[in-house]
Amino acid sequence: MSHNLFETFARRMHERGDADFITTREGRDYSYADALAMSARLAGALIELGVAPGDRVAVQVDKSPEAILLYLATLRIGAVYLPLNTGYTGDEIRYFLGDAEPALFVCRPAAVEEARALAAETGCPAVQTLGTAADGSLVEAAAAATPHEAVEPRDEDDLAAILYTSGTTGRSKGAMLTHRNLGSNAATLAEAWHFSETDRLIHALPIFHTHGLFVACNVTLMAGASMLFLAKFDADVIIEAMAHGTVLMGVPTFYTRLVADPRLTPEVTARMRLFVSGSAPLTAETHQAFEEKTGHAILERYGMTETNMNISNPYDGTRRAGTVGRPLPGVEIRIIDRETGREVADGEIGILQLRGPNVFIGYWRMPEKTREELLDDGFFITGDLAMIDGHGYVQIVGRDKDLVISGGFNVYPREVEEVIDEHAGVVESAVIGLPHPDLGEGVTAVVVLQPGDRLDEAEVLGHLEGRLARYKQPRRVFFIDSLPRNTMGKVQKNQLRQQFEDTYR
Ligand code: MLC
Ligand code: AMP
Repeated sequence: MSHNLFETFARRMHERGDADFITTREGRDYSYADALAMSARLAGALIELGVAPGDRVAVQVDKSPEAILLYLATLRIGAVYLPLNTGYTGDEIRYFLGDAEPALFVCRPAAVEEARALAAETGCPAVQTLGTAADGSLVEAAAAATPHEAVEPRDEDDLAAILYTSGTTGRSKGAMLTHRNLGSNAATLAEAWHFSETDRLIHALPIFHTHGLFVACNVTLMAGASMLFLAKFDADVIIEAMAHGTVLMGVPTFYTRLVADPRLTPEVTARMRLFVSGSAPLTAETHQAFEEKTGHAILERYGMTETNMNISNPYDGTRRAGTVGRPLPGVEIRIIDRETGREVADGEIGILQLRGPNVFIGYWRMPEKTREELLDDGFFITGDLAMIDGHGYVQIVGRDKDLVISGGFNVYPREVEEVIDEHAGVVESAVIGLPHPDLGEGVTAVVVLQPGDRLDEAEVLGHLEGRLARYKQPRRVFFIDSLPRNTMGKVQKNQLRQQFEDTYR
């Protein structure tokens, strides 16, 4: 029996027929029947371009309904979808293409020259373009292709997608997600959050990460619901869209911006049934302020690229501010003391580990990294610090890993520090996250210069331009004489965070 996730989706898509799947404000709408037909055409085009089952299809395109149909077409032919952040620079893309060795790289029309050069350098055999107006060479190829209606049989453990996540030590790691990982999580979430055919999701997240791609789109497909696709978060548009939507999924920045908007009222949100937050901590203040202004308690959940969604506040029952709720059905958690390696008692803090059908099968071509984080008994070490409170709800209290989360995007300090340190005149640097009213954490660099050197903030930032995606670039750069270190020689980032804590306040 085949376990291709696309078969599950296709059954639902056939049933839903002419019902809306994705609509846009520009009126470029796809019914489920349209989406099935277009995914077959795109599948035909992929096959004609030489993409075979198991091959990777790397995609760096702006958000459009067609990008989701490309994801579906990739699943349909048994290939592996590999979405890339639109903010990544050429240097960053070169690494992903070299590491993943995709059979096809789909890029934005305006980036095709650079994409061709990168593909040639890394041995990627084909490049196609996809724009936001149903344009690009891939759309033309699909129009000319013989539709491929068949669905390639897949095992549960075959790869459906690879999503790169930055690493604490240098290189980004490709999290390998299987048909079972994605399918089980989508089914669990659709049920836990009471998704149905009548739902209309306001989709304002990017579609190259777990949240906007799998949580949002897979759950919609499972339920046969519909999505209003918005290019990005824009409070004006979201507030208008709430009159026609039922669910919003967002990172905490969505909610802090909405709470600050005087137009947010119970009337404006009256038709909405659910607001979900995740990818970064939602403060209890924002949770409470949102409830005061709308009567809706935001449902906060916790997930990761490697694991999909793990823990969620309840749909029915109390959604507790400052907590992420209880493990989803099928997910087991344990909280481990770093020193003893034993489980801690409730109320004590430790490192969160978890296991379930949602947990990935390892990092692409990195068996050692996989062994370090994915234990023999199937538990994955999240690197997040957690505790179980008196109500049995999980609180994420911090991170054991050196990670900054800016507006829901992960930034690994080491990667930024390495690029800063390349600049002549820099002795060393430390990158930290500081409380930021809009982004949750603001990426901040603290730099030590060679004695007598006179580098300024603008020069450091200029050096990063084009080398690192914009969201990884520090908002501020400070200079100090030396970095504080402990007796082991480790940089004391806590001290730096204290010293500069009011930077963005
Ligand atoms: C944009 N910029 C950011 C940024 N987003 N800088 C730092 N951090 C970010 N997150 C830059 C822009 O390039 C621009 O740069 C400047 O900041 C101002 O942009 P803006 O107009 O204020 O940004 P906006 O487009 O409104 O985006 C902010 C945002 C967006 C928070 C709405 O970043 C967003 O949608 N984030 C969602 C991330 C996400 O989907 N995470 C899920 C990961 S999955 P300049 O200077 O060039 O103008 C995961 C697992 C799980 O974590 O559990 O879900
Ligand atoms: P990513 O690697 O981009 O998938 O990000 C996963 C990380 O985001 C987790 O390890 C957490 O640190 C963080 N995260 C996700 N959801 C939440 C949440 N609700 N509260 C706190 N942190 C979260």
